[in-house]
Amino acid sequence: MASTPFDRFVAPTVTDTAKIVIAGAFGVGKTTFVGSVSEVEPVHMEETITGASAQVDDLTHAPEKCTTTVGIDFGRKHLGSDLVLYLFGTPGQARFRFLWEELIAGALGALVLVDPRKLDASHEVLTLLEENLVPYAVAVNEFDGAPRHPLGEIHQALALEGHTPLTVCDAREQTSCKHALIELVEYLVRLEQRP
Ligand SMILES: Nc1nc2c(ncn2[C@@H]2O[C@H](COP(=O)(O)OP(=O)(O)OP(=O)(O)O)[C@@H](O)[C@H]2O)c(=O)[nH]1
Ligand SMILES: [Mg+2]
Repeated sequence: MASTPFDRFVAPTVTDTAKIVIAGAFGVGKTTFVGSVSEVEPVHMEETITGASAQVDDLTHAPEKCTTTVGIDFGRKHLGSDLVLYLFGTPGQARFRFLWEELIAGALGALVLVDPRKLDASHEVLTLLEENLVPYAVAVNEFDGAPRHPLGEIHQALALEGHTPLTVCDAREQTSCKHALIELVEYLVRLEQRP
């Protein structure tokens, strides 16, 4: 396979690579997640939020948020010595749905971040992944001050399949993000091994 610029500094022991999408509704912490967990300088495509979005984007829970993703987030993460994940964060605004569709093409799986204060906002992304047969795990991004619902209740509220993993994370914290990625990868391996 021809090498790409992204292959530089990948451990020589790596035998598997996977495209993983970090998906979720507007403002759930996707860009923060990719920036926290990536071992290379992440690529972010952010633009300042203007007054024009005031009627569209719910900033109630993130009054300090002043930018939004208008392209992709890109990062890379080794898991163990033999696997490297290429992480593609999606934009959250629904007007970028065409990009969600582009970004999930060829993905091995997706990690869907959700904000426990606005679970309903996640259904569009979950439905898109299901329609496109992209397996996913879900991680509740535990924002400061957000309610801590039992995971069973969130699983039910999101109408997840019984086998769909649901975990919690803090998108600002590298180890926490890594654990969420491990949950997803272990799930993908289980799916692969299914008879
Ligand atoms: N307290 C807390 N704040 C967070 C966390 N994750 C993200 N934030 C903040 O929440 C806001 C939204 O984070 P982003 O990473 O831009 O969210 P996003 O999902 O990429 O947003 P869009 O690309 O606009 O959809 C930012 O102000 C972050 O600083 C978290 O785990 N805890
Ligand atoms: Mg973003």
